[in-house]
Amino acid sequence: MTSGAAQGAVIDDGVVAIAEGRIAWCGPSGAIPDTLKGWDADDLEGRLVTPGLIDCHTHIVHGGDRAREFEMRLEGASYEEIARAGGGILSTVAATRAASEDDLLAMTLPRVDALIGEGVTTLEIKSGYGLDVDTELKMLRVARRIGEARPVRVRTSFLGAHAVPPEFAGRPRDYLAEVCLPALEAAAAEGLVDAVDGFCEGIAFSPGEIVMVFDRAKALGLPVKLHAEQLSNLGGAKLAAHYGALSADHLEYLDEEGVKAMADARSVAVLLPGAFYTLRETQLPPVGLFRQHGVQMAIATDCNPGSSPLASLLLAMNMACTLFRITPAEALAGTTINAARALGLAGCGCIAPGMRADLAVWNVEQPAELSYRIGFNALHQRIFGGNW
Ligand code: DI6
Ligand code: FE
Repeated sequence: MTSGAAQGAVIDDGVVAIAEGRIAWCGPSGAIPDTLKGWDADDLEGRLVTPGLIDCHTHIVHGGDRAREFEMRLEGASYEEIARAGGGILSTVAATRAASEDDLLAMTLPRVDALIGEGVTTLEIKSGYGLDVDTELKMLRVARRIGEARPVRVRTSFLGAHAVPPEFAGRPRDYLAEVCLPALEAAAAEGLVDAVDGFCEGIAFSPGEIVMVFDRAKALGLPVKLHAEQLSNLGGAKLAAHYGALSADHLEYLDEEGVKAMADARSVAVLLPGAFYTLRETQLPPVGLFRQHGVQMAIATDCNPGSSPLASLLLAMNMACTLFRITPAEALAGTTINAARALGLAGCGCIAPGMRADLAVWNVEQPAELSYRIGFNALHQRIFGGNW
């Protein structure tokens, strides 16, 4: 996957040499350097080895569930109507505020384990269901604890600008100034923030409001990313590109101008087919324009209780192929090398000397099988930091 090109190179009868948690060498078995001869070796019996998968966009830390809203949508209500009526993100905010830090961790681990069980070795986790200082910090502390409780690397994104909480209804700027920005400062001071995210949408924050958050991120030296153009086109991706965003995410309503801005900024397009599927959207993300302008695409679960209650990255890959017409090779690049880029990580997501030895070993013969099957987990084992 080193080139990031759609076609990763498959090496038949390959060898991956690992020392001290990193990849020391990889290549065909016929070309093993003399220095590696005599090392302990495991025979993987013809299995496929890929980089460990990276889920680069999740809201996996959250309290409660929204099964009732699922029923309401089946009875005809829309996602936006439910949100405007005080359900949606705000109902998860209430449940997340009510949960203790330990309870939140316990509720989240089964979802994390489902991802790990499918070969995930790096996981992004957002805050954004607290919307008060204490709960935003609580969510991010839980995210960090997940990286201690399980063999998975966690990257956090501060998403205080996810929704306007009820106590600030109709006063988004006051919420940002009085709660969101102080929470960001406090979280950053505690080392809890790897990137800063926002939700730019009619039911959330305008581009002008997102600027307040991005300016503070910039002052703190933190990279930004943005939920943009999910339900409408407000120019969010273009704004994010202006700030050199690592990624813009969702993007169904993005136009060519926005695609070009992302290309210039080298922002990754993170596609989230689980939300598209769950909300029965019909507007497809501009995949052809991403290819044409050389914007790299990543695929993630968006694991969240409302619009994407999905804890399977393999299913997200399948959905990206079937719903968005992504190729299986693009889907694999989208959950490895390009997902790493979307998180600003240079040390993982491909199999090359010096990279972390985070690998997934699969009971398949060809990479396309990972995206092709539905509801079938072909993982044999993971290697995390050089350890089975
Ligand atoms: N877009 C999403 O898909 C999630 N957040 C966001 O900004 C949905 C969050 C939710 O509905 O709880
Ligand atoms: Fe999201």
